Amino acid sequence: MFNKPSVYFILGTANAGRRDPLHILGEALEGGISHFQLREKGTGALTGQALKDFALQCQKLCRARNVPFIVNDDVALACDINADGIHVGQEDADAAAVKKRIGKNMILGVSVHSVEEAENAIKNGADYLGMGPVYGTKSKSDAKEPSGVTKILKVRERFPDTPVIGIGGITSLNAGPVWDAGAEGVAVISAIAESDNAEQEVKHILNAYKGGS
Ligand code: TZP
Ligand code: MG
Repeated sequence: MFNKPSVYFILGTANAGRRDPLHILGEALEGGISHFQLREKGTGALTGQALKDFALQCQKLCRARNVPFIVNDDVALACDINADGIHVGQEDADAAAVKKRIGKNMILGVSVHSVEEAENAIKNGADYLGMGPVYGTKSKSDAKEPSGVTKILKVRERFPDTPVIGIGGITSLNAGPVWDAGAEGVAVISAIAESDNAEQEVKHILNAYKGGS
């Protein structure tokens, strides 16, 4: 489900600035992202039918590239449009309940910040773990303190079979250590969304992987 090095792109309309979010997604897909997550949050966030229409457009672009389309938080939307996956945080819907609802055919991602949270998430059926913030981020107002790769190393050691995706402030300049710590992938919002050329940016991030563990 995750082949190292994965670049997992996350975007909502609020992250796109003045650019067309679908154009950014198109470029990022061209650049070689492995996964896409629609994370529609903040002031002016789309809701209802507008959100569904936007989600369907993102899904169509992802399908054309065979890239899994994952919805953040919104289990009802994910099920309604038959997304490939759903991602939930610790404060969102209970992971076990989500797993029960989506069954085996949809990917379940859970954000965790400790070995204990990772253990629970795996018990509840998480297919991968999101871990961060690794570095400082401006894209999540209630983000916890960055912990570098320390927690990724611990979770990786304890649960070697569950893919880990690092998140938070990751760019082409600092993605290397995240993969080196054992993460299969890096999840990125601003470095890709705010780049003038998302395709090139994704390629730069992928180039930061030097192989090895
Ligand atoms: N969770 C932890 S950090 C973060 C999320 C959703 C935001 C990551 O965005 P950026 O712009 O890549 O730092
Ligand atoms: Mg959430």
